[in-house]
Amino acid sequence: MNFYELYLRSFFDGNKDGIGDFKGLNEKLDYFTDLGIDTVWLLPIMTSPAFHGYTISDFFNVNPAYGSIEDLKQLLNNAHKKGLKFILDVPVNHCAVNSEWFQKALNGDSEYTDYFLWANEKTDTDEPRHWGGDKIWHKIKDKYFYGLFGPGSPDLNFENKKLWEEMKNVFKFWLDIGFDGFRLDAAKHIFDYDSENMIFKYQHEKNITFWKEMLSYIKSLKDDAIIVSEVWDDSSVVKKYEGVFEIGFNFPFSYDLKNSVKKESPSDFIKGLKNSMPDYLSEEKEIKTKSGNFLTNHDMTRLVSEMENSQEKAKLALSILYTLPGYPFIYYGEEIGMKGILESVNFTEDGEEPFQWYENGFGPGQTEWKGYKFNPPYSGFSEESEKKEENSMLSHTKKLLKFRKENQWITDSKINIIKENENMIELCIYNGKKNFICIYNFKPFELKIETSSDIIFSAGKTEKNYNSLLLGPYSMVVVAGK
Ligand code: ACG
Repeated sequence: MNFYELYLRSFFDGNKDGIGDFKGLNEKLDYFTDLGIDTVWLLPIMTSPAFHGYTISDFFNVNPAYGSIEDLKQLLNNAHKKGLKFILDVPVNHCAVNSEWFQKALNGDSEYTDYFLWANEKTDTDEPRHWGGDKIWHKIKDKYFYGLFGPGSPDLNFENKKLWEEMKNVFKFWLDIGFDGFRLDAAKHIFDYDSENMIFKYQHEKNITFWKEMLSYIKSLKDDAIIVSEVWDDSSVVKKYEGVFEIGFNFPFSYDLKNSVKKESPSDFIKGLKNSMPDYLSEEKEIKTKSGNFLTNHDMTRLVSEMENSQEKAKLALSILYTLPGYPFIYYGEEIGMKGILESVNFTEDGEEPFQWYENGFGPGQTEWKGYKFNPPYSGFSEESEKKEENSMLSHTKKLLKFRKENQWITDSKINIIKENENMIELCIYNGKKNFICIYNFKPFELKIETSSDIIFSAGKTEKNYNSLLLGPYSMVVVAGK
């Protein structure tokens, strides 16, 4: 299954107001199927005062800028007819200040007071967040509430069991609309404030109990629901959630892959692989949660920018992503090499620029809700120009996605490190029945590789001779295994 992360606002405009919407997306479903995508992960689309949608004021409605519930249903229906699935991003950890729940609590409705965490005289309201240092307690009227992600998003207090039921209703609502599953936002944060000791503290066991109950409920409604979890942390924490979710984003993998390609360092890549995908390197280990592999997402600097504007390195990173086990995810716009630098860990608009459909920046469906900072017209990165070029990012990505789609078995395969030197890596990707060998050139020069095996697939420049092949700069080749 190939995943595509989509920010609707920046995609395709169906009603000429400059904002991407359901109608526009409906017109572009073939774009995904042509690209080789099976499942689209939609960033939050519920009613929200924030452009990113992660602070929700009504969990049971859509942002009117995106269209109506009926438009959404039509979209999902058409997508299903084309064999395309959609999963919805659901931030359950918090809601918006202007939500009915928070407003009622704030105005003294005792039924809702316990939906949130309020400071008392012993609370350290200056306690900083453990990353970034932002405050986690926020003053409103004469009170302080707990909001890990800022003053716009009061955390929901899941010690209150009523909220568990509320959230089940939320999941049911969106499954009934037609979604095929969920991306579970901030999964390690459901219980992250220790009220007894009055400090910020992850309570992973409690989180796991919560998620198990949610997941068994979701699966009771739809047994093939796709579940992807976001636990943004190092491997030791991610490991605690092993087996809870079907697919878990592998953040350490994302950092390790990008850094090793950027530094042209095969040894860093291998070190990273051992750290972030250890179970895939062992024949015996059972994979309980599949690795959700990605290079970037909406919280990160875009790939080409991360690679210091080297398109060739970005292409190599993608080539590696699509040849490894687990599920590969791509963030919208990366397939055409859009740029964007996120200076803050907080969601800024800089990684969410309008998808560039046209070389001149204008045309039917083009979104224009935000001015271009990183991807101006005629920058050479647009769907229009790249679909015609054989060596473009778009053609490269499409080729990889097609290869991956034809070789779905890779998802459940294992990795054997065959060879590693200062320039290249040779990996055997195998399962009980199939195998092949991937050779990646991490350097800006051509390498001569001794092999008599046939080429199955290549991305970049390759030339096969009798007993060897020439592997171009930052190129990748897949040859038949033994
Ligand atoms: C999700 C969404 C994000 C959204 C929210 C809130 C959650 O993708 O768009 O914010 O709904 C933390 C959380 C994540 C969260 C990000 C933004 N992402 O855990 O769930 O923040 C450290 C911390 C992580 C932290 C990360 C952020 O440990 O917890 O993620 O920093 O950079 C090594 C370490 C690793 C460390 C990294 C980076 O890898 O191993 O632990 O991670 O380095 O240093 C949105 C907006 C916000 C808004 C909110 C309401 O973006 O601005 O406030 O909605």
